[in-house]
Amino acid sequence: MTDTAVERTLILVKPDGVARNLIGQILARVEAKGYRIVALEQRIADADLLAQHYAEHVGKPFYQPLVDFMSSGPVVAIVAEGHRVIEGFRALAGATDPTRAQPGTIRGDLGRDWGLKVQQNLVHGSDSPESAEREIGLWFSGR
Ligand code: RTP
Ligand code: MG
Repeated sequence: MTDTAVERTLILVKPDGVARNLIGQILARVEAKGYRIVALEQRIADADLLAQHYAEHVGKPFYQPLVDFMSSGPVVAIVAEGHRVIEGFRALAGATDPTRAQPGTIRGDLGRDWGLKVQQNLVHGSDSPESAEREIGLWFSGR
């Protein structure tokens, strides 16, 4: 039988998405799919939060540019809920590199050709139930 468990995922509209006034377009795609927005907050992430959020990438060559970019302006943190939303939002987001993301995806349709700046890819989405639980706790702890 198909597993239709309701999940929650953490979505971030990254600083490029906020700066380019794309919050509404991105949320519209999430809502059009039928996912429910259960929490939403705009904030500027500090280095400590980002170090925890991107713990798997600490030490990689792209880590510092990624953290610098992610703290360069406000981000919108969103908890979305729905059947298979973790996998589903990553499908909506498209490939990590906007120059490779398929048309029809957020990164494919709205992402720009920024050369080497692959971190400017508009959105983040949790990649597993474990990541989602951890990331929702980080961004929405005590709320
Ligand atoms: P995300 O975590 O943001 O949803 O993206 P993702 O799973 O598709 O990509 P991931 O491998 O987790 O990488 C996290 C973010 O780091 C930046 N990145 N830069 N080679 C590079 O310069 C590079 N690789 C990854 C991207 O912003 C990516 O979204
Ligand atoms: Mg990731």
